[in-house]
Amino acid sequence: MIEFDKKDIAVFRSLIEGSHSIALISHTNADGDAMGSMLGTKRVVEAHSKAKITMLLPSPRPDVFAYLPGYGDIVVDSDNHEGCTKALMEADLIIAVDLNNATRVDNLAQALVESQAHKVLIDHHHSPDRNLFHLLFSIPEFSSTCELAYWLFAQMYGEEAIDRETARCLYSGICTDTGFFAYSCESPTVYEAAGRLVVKDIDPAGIHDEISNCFSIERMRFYGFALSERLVIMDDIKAAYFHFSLDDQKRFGVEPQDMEGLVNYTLMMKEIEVGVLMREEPTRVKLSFRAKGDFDVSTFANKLFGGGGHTKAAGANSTLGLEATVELVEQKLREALEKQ
Ligand SMILES: [Mn+2]
Repeated sequence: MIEFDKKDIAVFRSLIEGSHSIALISHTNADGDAMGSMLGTKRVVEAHSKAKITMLLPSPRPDVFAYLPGYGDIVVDSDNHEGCTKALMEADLIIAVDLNNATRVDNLAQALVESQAHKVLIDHHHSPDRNLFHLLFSIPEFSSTCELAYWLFAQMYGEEAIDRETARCLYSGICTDTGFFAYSCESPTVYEAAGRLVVKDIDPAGIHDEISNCFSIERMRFYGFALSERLVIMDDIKAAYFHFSLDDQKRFGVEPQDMEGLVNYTLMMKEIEVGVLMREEPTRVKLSFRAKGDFDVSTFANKLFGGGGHTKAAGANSTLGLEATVELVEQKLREALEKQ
């Protein structure tokens, strides 16, 4: 059993119970952990508060998680910037999940910073912004924000406060952040949390199907193209990377979310220990980094483009354009990995 500070728990409870307007927010390009922790937190909070609750995301919801309860209620900044800003500015409590600083909410950063609300963080990333948040439940040792949220709410309101639908949300985020218990799951607490969620009749196999067996035909064809035409393997330094131009994406009609998980294919090769995916956007290049073994991609991404994340999975943005980004990444990988 995980124990959070009792004083922190009491403060959080009184904030939830005493607030009139609560905004929940998570990071841009939401993944399963962001979706699951926001939707699950919303269900627990609304059962213990009379407040008006708004869920906000900076960028469109990934439709693979449409099976989760409350998915349709999330307000997206790119559709309704005014509404999202207003919700943050008028909130007396903001609960941020699965992010560690304001840059992770893109165009909502200013409102998140300027809002006079109490700001609570539930998260498992390193280096949370302690000036931004007043109360932090931030523990990087946890597999996922969803696991942390499970232990937090179980302590705050008891096991029974997590109903079947909330359990489906939290279990989904644990599964996506651990690749269905393949990584970031060294601690036995993740299995214990999962076990306690599974007994709530959540249909784990059904959740696996929703998340994993959901490719469109176009997406599968694109993966074929990606592996044969856009994968560069630098086996002498145990690295590999994908690179996609806007034209590549247009040609197959794929969206950013269709590339979710593709970077992991680099690590499926036995001899590869570091993988990168570079995807061109109209004004920047998005990078995803993955590693197995000892290499810390979070530090690497941070040094290179001011990115961040976890030691085995990190992200960054480049404004150099695709070609120059690819060149620089290749050079820096060589410098970092040849030393090893
Ligand atoms: Mn996470």
